[in-house]
Amino acid sequence: MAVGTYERAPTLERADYASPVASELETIWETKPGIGGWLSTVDHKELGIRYIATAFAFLILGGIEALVMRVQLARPNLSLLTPEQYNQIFSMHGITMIFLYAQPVLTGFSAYLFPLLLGTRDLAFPRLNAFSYWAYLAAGLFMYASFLVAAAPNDGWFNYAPYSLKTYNPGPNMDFYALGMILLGISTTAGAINFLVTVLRTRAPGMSINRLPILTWGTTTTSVGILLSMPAVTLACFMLWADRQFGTHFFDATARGQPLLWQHLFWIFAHPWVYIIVLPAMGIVSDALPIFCRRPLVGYTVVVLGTIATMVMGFGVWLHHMFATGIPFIALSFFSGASFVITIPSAVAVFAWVATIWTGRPVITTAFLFFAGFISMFVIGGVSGVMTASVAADRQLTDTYFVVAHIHYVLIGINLFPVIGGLFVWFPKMTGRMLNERLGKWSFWIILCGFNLAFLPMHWTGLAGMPRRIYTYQDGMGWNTVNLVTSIGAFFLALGILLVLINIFLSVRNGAVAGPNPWDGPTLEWVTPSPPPPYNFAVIPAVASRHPLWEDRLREGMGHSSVHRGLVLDDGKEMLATTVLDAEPDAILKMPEDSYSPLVVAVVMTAGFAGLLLHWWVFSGICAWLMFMGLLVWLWPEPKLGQSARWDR
Ligand code: HEM
Ligand SMILES: [Cu+2]
Repeated sequence: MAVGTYERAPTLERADYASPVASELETIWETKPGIGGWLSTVDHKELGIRYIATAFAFLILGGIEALVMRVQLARPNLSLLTPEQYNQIFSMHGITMIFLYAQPVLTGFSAYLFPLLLGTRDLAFPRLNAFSYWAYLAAGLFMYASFLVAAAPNDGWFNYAPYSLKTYNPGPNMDFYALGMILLGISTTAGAINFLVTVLRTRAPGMSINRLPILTWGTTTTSVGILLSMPAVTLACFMLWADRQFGTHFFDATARGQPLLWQHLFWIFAHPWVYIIVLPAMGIVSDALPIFCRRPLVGYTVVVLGTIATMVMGFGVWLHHMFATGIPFIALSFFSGASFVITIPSAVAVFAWVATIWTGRPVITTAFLFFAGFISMFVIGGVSGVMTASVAADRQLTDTYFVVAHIHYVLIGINLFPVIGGLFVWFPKMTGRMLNERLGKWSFWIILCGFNLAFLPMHWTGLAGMPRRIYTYQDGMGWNTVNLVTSIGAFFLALGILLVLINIFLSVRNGAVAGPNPWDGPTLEWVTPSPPPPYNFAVIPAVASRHPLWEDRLREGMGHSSVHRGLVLDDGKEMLATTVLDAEPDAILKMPEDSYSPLVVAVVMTAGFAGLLLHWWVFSGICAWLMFMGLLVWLWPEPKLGQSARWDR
């Protein structure tokens, strides 16, 4: 649809960030200063940064738990922790890292970057975004509150039945897990819907789907994955809670329930989840690595198709977590085969990154180092993964430290490395200041060495037969030296991460001033000042290629994007809706103002869950009613929404 067929056609103008239009937009979009603004803001940049900061806070908590474990395991027969305390700590470490750090940190990057990458002014549902954030924070605090009553979840991050049932686990530990996971799932689901609609409907004109940055492909793909996988774990947690509170017998073998049913429901969710927490991170690399190789990514199309293929196949391999459970042979063969096949698209992506470096002119920045480190660690983690895809090998390796080594190569290698690299790339955009490169390179080498020192020997610990999840071990098993080395490496790794945090604190105030495009990046976020103004773009850019800012040198399809001349949408808080495939202008969206309702709804919802935990049924009922009221206020039609368009232009 051409612009002219709007009911109200916005004007096409040239405007920069010093123009009168810009200052008008500033007053329309800015958040009130002070605590009120802080609690009610719906600005995706503010919320994205908050998401990342909160995820890093959880990374620190999970890291402290890890170090406590490593002190306990440094020598045989230590008794810093009781067995029960160890169980709670390793469980909360896994839960924290997987659910409260690894996925939310990527949500943070996406919440911050989506509108900037897509050339728009906010996510499609800004209030839902605020709600997702508050619900995530609340779910994290909910689960951590379990430590206050010394009853944290103690059955590992995957929480197998029957140990999770009331008979064996009478305290509230498992209820914290089950209810906390449902709460967190609500936040994640809301986030996924938001990203999907944003990417489908609010891209800059001309950004057809073959021009999307790969990070947006990663998050879009995983958002679909979240919508399809989350119900399984929510259901499983609800059934577990019902078994524990109301005497149902879903997982209770003594009453003809099926403990294995938990494993199926959990892994149908959790194997896709491991792709959910890596595909957007791989997207970060696919988008940012080429900046430092001074050339476009090699094989855009295969990398995108690989991302989607991985997610699809990710739903067909869950049984490889259950090879040792006595499942029929035919199923074992199928899932083993599928687990081998799923490595192919990832391997293709690895070749694409290597080719990009190979044929580019790499600039060795800290970010580049983290991305290169990511590729190498990914290969190691991938190889140990393929090994466990073989049923025979897995029977030997399952539940040993070999698996612990594998998950850390995958999770630290594919999540933490790209995240820190991405932080170095976009911190200047977020704050207007550069991170210190010298300190950054030091932190990279310390993290790389510490990480390998900690986790490479764990493969041997596992081959030597040390089971995972044991709070101590006897002398003379041949495990002493490797464990000591691992513990020392863990502290080096922690030191490296600490240096990154110090870098952040120092650079926020004193870093070199970044300017709009410090790395000479090709995508739309680099058009805006750093940090971007509340409205992101003075005019909505029109995109004609994958690399709008590199067109002069690439002559990509002879495209001519227009970033300083575009549609002016300044009649209130407005965004442009575009069509799904070709991103042609379609409608003008009236965006909501800041609001306390998302916060209020998240808080009463969490209070309601706390009521369920404590069996305060009436209280929970009241909270549900308050939540409904909060939703009414949230959704109450504002006169400004949809009704104030001026038709006279
Ligand atoms: C300083 C860095 C880290 C150290 C020293 C560390 C150490 C450990 C150790 C020793 C265990 C095994 C506990 C046991 O089986 O007895 C473990 C388990 C685990 N770690 Fe880490 N870890 C670190 C970072 C991470 C990160 C960044 C992630 C994910 C993003 C992660 C995810 C996990 C998971 C999922 C488990 C399994 C928990 C379970 O068995 O239920 N770890 N970690
Ligand atoms: Cu898996």
